[in-house]
Amino acid sequence: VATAIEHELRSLVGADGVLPGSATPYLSDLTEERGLGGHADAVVLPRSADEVAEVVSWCYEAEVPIVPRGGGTGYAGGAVPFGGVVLSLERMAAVRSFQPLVWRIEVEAGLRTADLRRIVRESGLFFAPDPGAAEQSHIGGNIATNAGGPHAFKYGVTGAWVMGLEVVLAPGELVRVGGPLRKDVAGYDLKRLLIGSEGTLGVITAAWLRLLPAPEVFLPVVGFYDGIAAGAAALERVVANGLMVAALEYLEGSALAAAGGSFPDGVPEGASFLVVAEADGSRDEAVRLREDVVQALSEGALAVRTPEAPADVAALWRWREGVTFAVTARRGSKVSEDVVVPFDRIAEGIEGTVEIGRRHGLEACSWGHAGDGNLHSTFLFRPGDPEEFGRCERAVDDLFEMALGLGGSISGEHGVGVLKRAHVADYLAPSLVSLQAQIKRVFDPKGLFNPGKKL
Ligand code: LAC
Ligand code: ZN
Repeated sequence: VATAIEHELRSLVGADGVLPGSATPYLSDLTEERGLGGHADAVVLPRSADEVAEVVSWCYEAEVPIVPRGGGTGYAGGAVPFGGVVLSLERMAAVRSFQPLVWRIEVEAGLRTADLRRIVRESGLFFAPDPGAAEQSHIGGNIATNAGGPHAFKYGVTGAWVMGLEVVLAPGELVRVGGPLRKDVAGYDLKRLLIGSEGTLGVITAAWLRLLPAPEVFLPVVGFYDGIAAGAAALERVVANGLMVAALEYLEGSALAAAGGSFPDGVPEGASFLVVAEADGSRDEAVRLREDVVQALSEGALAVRTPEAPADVAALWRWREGVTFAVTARRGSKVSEDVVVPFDRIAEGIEGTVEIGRRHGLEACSWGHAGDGNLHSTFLFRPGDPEEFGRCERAVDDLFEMALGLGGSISGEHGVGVLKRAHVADYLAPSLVSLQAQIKRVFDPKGLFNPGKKL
């Protein structure tokens, strides 16, 4: 039997566009591994921006919370509902227009990241942002979280590639911010405010995206080291030598131990730190850059490898995408963060993570986007061991304190969601917390867009 809310929503989007609130795939994201799950009154699957506007309008009138949802691959619980209507954009996955000759595409929010990348690649173009879980994540979710990925070092995060947005704002108005424009300084930059707002200011329904001609080749270099000091020194040499690599990644300690077993060609004996630095561009350009990268990574290395065949390069990045799951498997569960520190403090951040783990009697490790100073500092626990989980939570408090002490931030990539809310005030001055709350109220006076998130 349909509930009253389901009944109302059906009249807006049709019976096939409404699911019961108990539809489990819509109640969690990748934070499920640490026990986070929610509940909803209904799930709605609109087919068009106008339907999104109608749903928002109805919810706003009826004072029902709206939880926008992309692919559900977040690590901060941003898409986990705590009551209200889950508004999934999955049926809005159309390419509205594609102009390859001017490197531009307009797509609906529910288009999967990997599909977007495939579509533009067929025309020799490249959508640079590469957040993980590309086969599941949606472009709308990537924009709502301003998602990053390994290649953000050279190319920047998702927001850098968004020229315009179509959004539904309170109380149900469909508007456009920016457009197929490479520049726009008319008025405050509301587009930037919506990017990364985690569904708390409105619902993104479509976006104009900037593309690039695809690099001809991707030539990664992998270096293995016997510890943090040697590994961090190699990272610093890449940057100090002015080598404009596309990605600069690392894995340390237990992260390498956990994922090393599946590393293509295996990990050399004694390695506890791995660096990946990738050269891209035209073949000549990338080959030349790779020579310099090999040199920078060789000093103090146990081994340096240069996979080159496209299948081997793809295997390397596939392996990299699986690191988070390999680390989870090591003890069954993990609390994993995404603190960011200035690049020149990265060795301290990596060492500090291990030290915090030691202090709390936890196995700790990190991996991540070294070039961006973005560390997936992680503490492992056994599922069903609340005492060990509690120590992980205390370790995270210390981790955030350390990151702030190094001049960093509590989140560089995954967002605040529900998990990091309590820590935002440690990071922002009170006047800025208040300014953020005022911005939220201006956009969402009834507090219905993704309540309990971000602020
Ligand atoms: C990664 C994800 C967890 O970089 O952001 O592995
Ligand atoms: Zn990451």
